[in-house]
Amino acid sequence: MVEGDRMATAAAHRTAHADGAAQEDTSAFQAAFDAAVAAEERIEPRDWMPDAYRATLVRQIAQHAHSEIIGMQPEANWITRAPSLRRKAILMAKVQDEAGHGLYLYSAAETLGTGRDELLDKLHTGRQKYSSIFNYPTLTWADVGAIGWLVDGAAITNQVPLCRCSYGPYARAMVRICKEESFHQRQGYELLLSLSRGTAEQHAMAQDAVDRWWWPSLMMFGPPDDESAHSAQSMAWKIKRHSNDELRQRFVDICVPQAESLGLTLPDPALVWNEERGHHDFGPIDWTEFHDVLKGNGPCNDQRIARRRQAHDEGAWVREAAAAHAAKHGNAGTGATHA
Ligand code: FAQ
Repeated sequence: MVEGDRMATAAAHRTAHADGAAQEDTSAFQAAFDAAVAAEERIEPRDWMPDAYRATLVRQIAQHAHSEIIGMQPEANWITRAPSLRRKAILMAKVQDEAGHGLYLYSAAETLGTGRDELLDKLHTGRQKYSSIFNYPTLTWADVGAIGWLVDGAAITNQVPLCRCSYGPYARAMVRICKEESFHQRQGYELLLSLSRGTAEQHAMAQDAVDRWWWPSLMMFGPPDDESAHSAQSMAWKIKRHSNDELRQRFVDICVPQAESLGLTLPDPALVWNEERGHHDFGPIDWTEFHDVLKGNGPCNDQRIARRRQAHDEGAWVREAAAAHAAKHGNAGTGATHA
């Protein structure tokens, strides 16, 4: 919405509550909201929005933010064992980027009136989800390459359309995140290429990592469309622009030629080009495994949450110090004014 309209709408909303005519005015706001979404305008924090739109955004953005910070763990597992200084520096920068993505996203959620403490508490107590993918272990160095190529690759495929999300702060955060994710994807690809072209043992390590990460990467896109609870409404609101299955198919089509260039195979005997559809057909996904991981029974769920809680507890002194500094700063400012 343009600035003038937004302010007028906010003022009208306040009036509506004051004079008790909230019911009629809410429908006027709804109409303005619907028109803004239909016209591809961005909804901004101070604009009126339906409660369910706000709740859906908080749910998705929080899950996304949690995924970024939990997603630091599998790769951080290899920082001390990176095979060269160059690889170590690259990996440290990547893991740090993921922390930054978490911060952009928690900030976007805060614009919807939900504090970071509340969201972190929900993560730590299992009341909000994070991506299934981060409950798998990183067993070898090649897993760092497979995560970059496949996990960041899947994340980009999913997130580029989110740059056009109807909610402004989320869309803008995604622009920067996607730029950084594309570096991540390329570093993973380059790492795997080096291994694939290395010794027979290194090639086998790369292939094993791809074999283990391929199917969980396809699950990142969420349940099939006919089981996706939120897709239809989220697409009507232009939060999501494509369905889970559409994006999954796009990802498969992108990966097949890349795997060929890498000299690696994707672990799916049913993977074949379908001339009629203009897409690759692929084998069935094990949705039982997906639901098990979501229920907390993946290989690393307990470990990931325990480590996150520990990091949060160990960071308490930093938060306290920052709050004390801010309070002192505020007090000093007040004192100066009084003086
Ligand atoms: N894992 O109705 P839908 C990254 C849940 S970031 C866990 O289809 P929706 C960067 C879903 O929440 C990766 N839960 O839901 C990185 C819902 O549960 P609820 C994260 C999942 O929202 C790289 C239920 O299933 N990316 O990787 C998953 O319309 C490397 C029904 O599903 C984002 O979050 C799953 N895979 O569509 C970091 C992107 N899939 O809430 C470190 C933004 C679904 O009712 C290292 N999010 N669920 O309890 C989205 O695009 C959407 O939220 C979807 C799910 C597509 C994930």
